[in-house]
Amino acid sequence: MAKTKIKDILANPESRREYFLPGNSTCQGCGLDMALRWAMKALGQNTVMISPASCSNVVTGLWPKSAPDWPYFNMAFAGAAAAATGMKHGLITKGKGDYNVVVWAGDGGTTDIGLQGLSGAAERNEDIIYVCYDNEAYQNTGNQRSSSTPHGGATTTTPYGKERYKKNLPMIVAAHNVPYVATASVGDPMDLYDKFMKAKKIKGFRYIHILAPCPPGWRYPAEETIQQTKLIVDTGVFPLFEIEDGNLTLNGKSKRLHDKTKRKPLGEYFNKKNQGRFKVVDEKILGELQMDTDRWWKWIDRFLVIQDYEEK
Ligand SMILES: Cc1ncc(C[n+]2csc(CCOP(=O)(O)OP(=O)(O)O)c2C)c(N)n1
Ligand code: SF4
Ligand SMILES: [Mg+2]
Repeated sequence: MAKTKIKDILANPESRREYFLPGNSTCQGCGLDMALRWAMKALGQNTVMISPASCSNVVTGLWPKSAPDWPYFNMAFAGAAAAATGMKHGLITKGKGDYNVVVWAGDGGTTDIGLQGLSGAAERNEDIIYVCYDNEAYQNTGNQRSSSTPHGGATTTTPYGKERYKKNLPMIVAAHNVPYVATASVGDPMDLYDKFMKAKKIKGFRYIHILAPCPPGWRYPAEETIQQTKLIVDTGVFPLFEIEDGNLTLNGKSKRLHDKTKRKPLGEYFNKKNQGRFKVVDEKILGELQMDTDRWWKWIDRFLVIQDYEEK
């Protein structure tokens, strides 16, 4: 599929339209703001969103204003995937089965608290799109660690750096054999847009995991959000890929990063000058982070191997 270009977005009144209105209360440089803006440009008007407790809940609706220009429901932390399931079936009953029903959840609401509901909906192959915007901690309540916080990352509950490793949610969801799983980053909005355009045309359970940096939580200057996301992709720490019916394709720059020698050194990303939260990262932790990055790529290789095997 040809990649959409910014001039295509500008030429199309549908994608030119802004759904996530200005004046919301996200911090400067917020990744979730960019992710939601671009996702909605692709999803369009016939979309209903369910969002569990998170920054999203708060920034979208500080009374008396409401930033989302589409139906947006706040939901209890653990209940998003179940609520989306009910919403979809209700809409089908009402003759509106063509609506996109989307869960818009943070990493805490996905990798920890909402995982059971997510797994249930994925296993039933519910006709919904589940999105995790990943800012790698519970940012709305002041930066506590989640399962998605990287090893070595300092948060208020891991002041000396997190001991455990980032949970690999895209691969966990892929193990449910759902029709579509993808990763995306706000540093490549056209890739993100195209993935939502593709996802909305697929039936069944779709999962998109978006890297969405948080300047105050990650402790870097607000104007660096795009640079930060590009660096995390260039180092191979966050590979961009799609898994369609079990077939994995690497996207964008990640295609050539399968070759480890083409990646930028990990130390360029994981250092305290780049992000204050990496204040404790030393040579030992950097080695462990390298091992963890290699582990993510081994999962990618496993899918590529399955693909090879099936093609024979
Ligand atoms: C059952 C329950 N526990 C705790 C909270 C408090 N709470 C609200 S938002 C939030 C953080 C959510 O983190 P995440 O899902 O990563 O989204 P983010 O805030 O980072 O965007 C927490 C702990 C809550 N609302 N409900
Ligand atoms: S705390 Fe982080 S995720 Fe929340 S609105 Fe601010 S920048 Fe965005
Ligand atoms: Mg979070």
